[in-house]
Amino acid sequence: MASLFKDLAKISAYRDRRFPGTQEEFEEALLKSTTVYVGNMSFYTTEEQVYELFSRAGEIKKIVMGLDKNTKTPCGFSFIMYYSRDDAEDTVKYISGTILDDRPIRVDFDWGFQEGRQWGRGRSGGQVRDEYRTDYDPVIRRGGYGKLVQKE
Ligand code: GTA
Repeated sequence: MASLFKDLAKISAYRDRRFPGTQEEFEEALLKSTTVYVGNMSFYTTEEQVYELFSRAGEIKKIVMGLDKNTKTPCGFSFIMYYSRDDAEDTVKYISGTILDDRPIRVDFDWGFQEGRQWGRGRSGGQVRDEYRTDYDPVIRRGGYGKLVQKE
């Protein structure tokens, strides 16, 4: 068990609080999954651009763009489903940290996509992490809601 935890620590630091299972099942899913999560994306990046970059690692089964649950527009994340585990691993190794639309994207292993996970979970409809950003970026018109959320 100890080695699994060690591997997992390298695999992902993220824990999905809405995963419908035990910690052990979550870890098992992460180690087998062919799905990756992509974060820190521009709101203006299109599915075509995502396809163009991520198909370099292997054949893609499906792309799901993360959407603001109120506006239904992209809010900075997506899920990529590959056919093969090796391709998902290559994506985490080689595509994470590369620049897409002027932003260094972060690729993380994911336990698997389920209907509903495409929506931002923040109270304002977007991603939770954007609500805690205190730095407003005028170019991408994002962040800076942190103070508002913290005041509530
Ligand atoms: N595989 O890293 C990830 C990941 N993230 C960040 C989100 N998702 C991820 N999946 C993987 N790896 O389906 C998935 C979620 C969901 C969708 C949208 O993307 O499973 P969300 O970002 O809107 O909401 O998710 P989520 O994940 O429920 O929010 P959470 O876990 O509270 O926080 C996300 C990030 O916000 C944290 O990593 C942290 O950096 C930041 N954050 C949260 N709370 C605070 C706080 N109090 N202060 C500062 N930062 C905070």
